[in-house]
Amino acid sequence: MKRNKIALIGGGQIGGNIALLAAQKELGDIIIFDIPNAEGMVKGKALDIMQLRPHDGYDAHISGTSNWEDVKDASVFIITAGIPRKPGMNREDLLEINLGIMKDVAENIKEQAPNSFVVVISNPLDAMVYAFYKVSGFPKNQVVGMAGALDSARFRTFIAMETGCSVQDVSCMVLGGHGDTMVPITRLATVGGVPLTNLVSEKRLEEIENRTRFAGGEIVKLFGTGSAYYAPAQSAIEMAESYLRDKKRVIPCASLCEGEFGIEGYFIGVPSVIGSGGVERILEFDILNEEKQALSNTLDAVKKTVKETGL
Ligand code: A3D
Repeated sequence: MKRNKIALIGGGQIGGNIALLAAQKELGDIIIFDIPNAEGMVKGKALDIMQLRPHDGYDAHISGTSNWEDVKDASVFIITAGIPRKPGMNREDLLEINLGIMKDVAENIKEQAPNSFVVVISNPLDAMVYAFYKVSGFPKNQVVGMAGALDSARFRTFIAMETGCSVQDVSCMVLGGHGDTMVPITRLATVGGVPLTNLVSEKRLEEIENRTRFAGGEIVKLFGTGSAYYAPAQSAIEMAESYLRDKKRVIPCASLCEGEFGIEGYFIGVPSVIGSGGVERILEFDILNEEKQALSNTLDAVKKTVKETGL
């Protein structure tokens, strides 16, 4: 059986970590693509990861390139190409530069691997995944944005820290856009099946929700040079693995809504089933009036950024 070919478009902080994690999970052979100026850097990262394999015996092959033909017929693409935030910037400040990059990347992926499954990570996420979809003309099930997986992992982390219980037993989701208007659905969060609302005071829950909303900015401030990369990388791996191994995991992702939750024609964070068919389904559920209002606010923010793409 042929190994999967996984192409990482952008081999910076997140791309490099995805390469490492994908190799350790033996998801397939990995090609890290970057611009010609960064070709040495991605070739170096690839060689470095190749040389850690003997310790644990992973057989995945990792290479670096700046030649689009090398990613021909890859089954999965994970796009981090672009620039990250610096302190004081919001995600929308990246739009102009990253949009130009995304258009170029979409044209090239369309040419090299029209049947691939594409996970977009570049920010501003909700606009970048929309831009990829529009420019590539890919079917909606083949395109998804990584954000909810990370935002939910952050929410889970803070809940585990608060309750002193294993993060493994915390279940929760964050929906909506990947920005300050994201919507943690706290009433459905559980710890080992016990409703979180029975364990933590309303005031603390509000503080945890807020920390989740600004968790990306908290790390940008601490780093001083760029944005988070370990947890974003693992979140993307979870999505790629579910596709490649047809696991049908339910992951909050930026999927194209066509009527779900009353949203029409936008990519936004919703519970999505990812399997060998890509985004196979969106799991819709009854939401409360205040959640509807919060989703409507986050949709307005997404619409505003999408409008700025001019697509
Ligand atoms: P960084 O380490 O700067 O890596 C970006 C890489 O993209 C660099 O190596 C660039 O050389 C490369 N690049 C630039 N232009 C192109 C191009 N045309 N083709 C291929 N590669 C190119 O950034 P990072 O890895 O820290 O972050 C990457 C992106 O992810 C940024 O836009 C971040 O804002 C975003 N991000 C998103 C999340 C989400 O949850 C959605 C989380 C964290 C970061």
